[in-house]
Amino acid sequence: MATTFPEGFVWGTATSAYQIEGAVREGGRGVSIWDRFSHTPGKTENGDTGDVASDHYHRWRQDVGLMKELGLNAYRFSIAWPRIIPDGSGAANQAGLDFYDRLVDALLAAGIEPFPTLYHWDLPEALYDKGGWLNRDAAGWFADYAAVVSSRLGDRVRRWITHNEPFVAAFEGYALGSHAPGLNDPKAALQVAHHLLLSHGRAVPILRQNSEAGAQVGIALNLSWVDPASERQADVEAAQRFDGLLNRLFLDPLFRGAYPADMLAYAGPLAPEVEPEDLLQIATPIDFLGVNYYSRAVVADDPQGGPLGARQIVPPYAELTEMGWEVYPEGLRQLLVRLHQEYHPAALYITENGCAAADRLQDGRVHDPQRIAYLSAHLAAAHQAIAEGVPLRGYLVWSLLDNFEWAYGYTKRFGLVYVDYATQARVVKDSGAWFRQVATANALP
Ligand code: GCO
Repeated sequence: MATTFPEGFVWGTATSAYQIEGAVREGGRGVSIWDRFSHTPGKTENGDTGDVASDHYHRWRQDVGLMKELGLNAYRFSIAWPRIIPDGSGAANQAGLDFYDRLVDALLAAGIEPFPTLYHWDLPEALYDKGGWLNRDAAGWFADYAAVVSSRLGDRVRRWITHNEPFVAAFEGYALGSHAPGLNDPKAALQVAHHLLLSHGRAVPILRQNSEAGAQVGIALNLSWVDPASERQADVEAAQRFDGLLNRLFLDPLFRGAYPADMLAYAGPLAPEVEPEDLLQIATPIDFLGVNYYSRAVVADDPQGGPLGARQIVPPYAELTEMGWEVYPEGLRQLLVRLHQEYHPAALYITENGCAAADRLQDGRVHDPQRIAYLSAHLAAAHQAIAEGVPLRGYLVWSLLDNFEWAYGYTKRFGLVYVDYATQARVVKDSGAWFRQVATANALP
């Protein structure tokens, strides 16, 4: 019996500018912190950079054609701030705006709803040199950037996403150092998280004001279902701290207008400096929550486990993807139900879900049964969540194309479409053909 999704359910894919566009010196684009980071020896696998990536800047028409061929009706992409305002603030770059203007028109002509993300980690270098997200002025810089973009695209874009994964931008960028700008300063990371959220709150009314009535604004968070490694009190408390940092540090301000008390207490002197009006601004109502889900987190107490005193463990016998992440679709259902019951978002989209697999091009085909099984299981979990009352409105696979996987460079492939980086040829994988069936039938086979 087919598992049918609600009428009008959105089916699409997700990408980001630095991971697919390339053409980093073309069209007036300025330099971003990821240009500097990826060109810093030792920061990425094989010294890979986004200089060329999947060459989407030149092949975007072909890529829109692929989306149409796959029967998709939505596409989440990110807009590169350095293309729009090369110095981060000040004069806008018309050539940069023109690129996204043409892309949006081509998507709409193909019956594909654009879901642009304003910030997917590629902060203009010039702003980083002024303190970047550590500088409270960044909220204003971001608001100005949002105004420039929405003034140009607001007549056609009906779904806006302000930020992608502020947790990763803040903690991988400023505490773990595994992402740009590569710092190791937990206090800075918490302050950056606050400024990212504040900039979101500043941008929401601007995006609404510059868009047609009915346009919707949201944010995409990387969220996980968190389980303790055992019933031991120390593990249960470690899991609560991990849940507090990964999930509640963002969900509580956005939906409750306050930081979680346990996390503020735990952070102590590392807690961010907050102005009185900030939390009110951050909690500006949004129309949807984007959920980027890949796996659950199983957490154990570990006094040597960094500032949280916790470490993630991989359960024995777990099925893993090429990223070493546990395949755990039940966590998606549990997470969606929790979000619905505890935070009551008006609507939810799965703005990223997918897996890296050991894809091989053989006789012009890529057979990726593990990815099909992963997607099918997570869609079944999403369908179960809908049956339990969750207002889930769509599902976007990460990713349309194989692309630059940040510090992993080009060693991890997430695409429904294989990219031969030597020739930039695109080959639809078996999972892409499978997903076309699902999207066109609005049902799991
Ligand atoms: C993220 C980012 C993507 C990643 C994807 C796979 O969620 O980390 O949005 O840029 O490439 O998640 O790790």
